[in-house]
Amino acid sequence: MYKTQMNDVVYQIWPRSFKDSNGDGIGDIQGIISKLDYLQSLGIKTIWLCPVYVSPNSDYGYDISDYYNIQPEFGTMADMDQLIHEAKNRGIGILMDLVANHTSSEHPWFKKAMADPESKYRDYYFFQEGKNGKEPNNWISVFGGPAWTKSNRDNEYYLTMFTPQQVDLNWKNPEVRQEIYKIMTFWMNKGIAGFRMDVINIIAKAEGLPDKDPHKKGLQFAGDLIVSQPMSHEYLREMYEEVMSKYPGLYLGEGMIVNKDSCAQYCGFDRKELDMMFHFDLALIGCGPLGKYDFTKLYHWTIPDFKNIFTKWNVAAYENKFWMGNFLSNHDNGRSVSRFGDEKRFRAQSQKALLVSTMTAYGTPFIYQGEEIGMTNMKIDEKDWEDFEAISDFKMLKQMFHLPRFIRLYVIQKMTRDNARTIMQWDSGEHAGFSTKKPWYLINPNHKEINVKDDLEDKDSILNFTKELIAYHQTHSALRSGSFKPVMESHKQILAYVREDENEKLMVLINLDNKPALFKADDYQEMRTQLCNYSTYGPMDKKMVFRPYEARIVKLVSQNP
Ligand code: TEU
Ligand code: CA
Repeated sequence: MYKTQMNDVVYQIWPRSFKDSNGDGIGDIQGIISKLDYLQSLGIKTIWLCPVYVSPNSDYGYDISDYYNIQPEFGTMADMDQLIHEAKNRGIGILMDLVANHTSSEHPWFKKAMADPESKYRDYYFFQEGKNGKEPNNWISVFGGPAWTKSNRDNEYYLTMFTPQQVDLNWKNPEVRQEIYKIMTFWMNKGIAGFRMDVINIIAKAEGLPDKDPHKKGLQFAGDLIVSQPMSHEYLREMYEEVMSKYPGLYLGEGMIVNKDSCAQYCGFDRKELDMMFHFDLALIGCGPLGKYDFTKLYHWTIPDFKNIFTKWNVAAYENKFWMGNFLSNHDNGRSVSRFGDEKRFRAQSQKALLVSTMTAYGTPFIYQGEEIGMTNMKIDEKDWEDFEAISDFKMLKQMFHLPRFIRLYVIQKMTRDNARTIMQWDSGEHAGFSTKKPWYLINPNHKEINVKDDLEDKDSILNFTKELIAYHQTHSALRSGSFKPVMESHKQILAYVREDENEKLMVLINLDNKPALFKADDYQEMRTQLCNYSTYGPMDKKMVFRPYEARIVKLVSQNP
């Protein structure tokens, strides 16, 4: 399956908000099954399913207490088997989320470790004595506050890099690793297509968990002590020997502070580690160095910044022979049109233009649920925040930076993961076609205008353009695996590059601006437009004006044989 599936389009589902089948207001597996025909009609070949395992939901599924069973709110194992089977019948593979850096504090391993100091499960985690009445080291959790949680014994803590209910596993322990391989094998035997591996580049921690910058006061982000430690590669190679080599599939890594060098190591073509990685440099554009809630750059960015990040990553992947998963939205980041486009004046055109960039970049394209209809962020009131990270960082922005409330509100509302978790907009009806009952979470009032049903009926809709784009990607080898070469690099508005293989040479041109842009061809090849995000368009000219967010895929035909 894998070699063909590897560069097909992936559709990401965050199940809780996708489709409810039984009227309890919570999305579920039968809901997904009921939408398989829809997904097939889009032309996607893979679904990445965010976690559906048993979870107390401290971090909505990323805190797993049983890796071998399905979250009851989502259904049963029989439902999951049916999903895998029915998807396969439609030529769609299911990627599951493998959350192996940590388990829930409700996982039986952790409960046994807490109950009995002699238990072998103690060494599955990082338990340590406090230092001078404080945590064992000065690391800050990714979600704010100390990275340690107090245990049930005096002066003892355990490591929790995310929420206090997500306890980091000790990958140094070979038994832990074997348990993870067992979980993977169990699911691969069920016929899934592979895994998206959660924060896989922090599974190895620096020996002894030393303080980060001990001379500095306060909590420190332990980046270089947890990210891409040499042992993380050893573990992945072992995983490759034990599981991935035996179960060909798609193995995708997600991580923190992913950079080009580490990508070449995690997913270089000959490395026998992973197939591809995500990077977050576009998701974090305009953020300060500390990440999404670092407002110090006021989230200001320019089109040249976007072009620069996009181009550098594509060139690096192509030249250094590693493969990327390309996305502009996911369950941890807001809606792409709100973040990178113009959701007010050019929602459809800019969303289409952004989809062109994802779908023509070097690597595998990922679409997040709702992106195919241009769903937008909404301003979510403080009382409606669900995202632990947002709530925790709202407090931190006050305690550490003493920001006035209106600025803190602005920062959180702009960046909260809740933006991505509002209900999927299926139709304009009372519950957006998601459920027969009031859903567990907010529905954006704009579902009256932005929804799947209306888009299906409008031939110029974002949805129909997405289908066209996916079909085009599916049948054009230059986009699937051709070379990547940036052109017009200093243009202030238009992102442009050439994808080429032995069959064809395609130039992609995307005006990322909400103003017209002047295009001038720098050589004299014939240019034939293959696809454009405006329904009416003239032929390509050597000198012409691109309308706001106009995007074209153009075939270059050589005139001198
Ligand atoms: O996120 C990993 C991660 O690196 C986070 O810092 C992410 O970038 C951040 O949430 C941005 O807001 C993964 C999952 O995708 C996320 O949903 C989980 O909460 C997290 O791991 C812990 O499992
Ligand atoms: Ca349900």
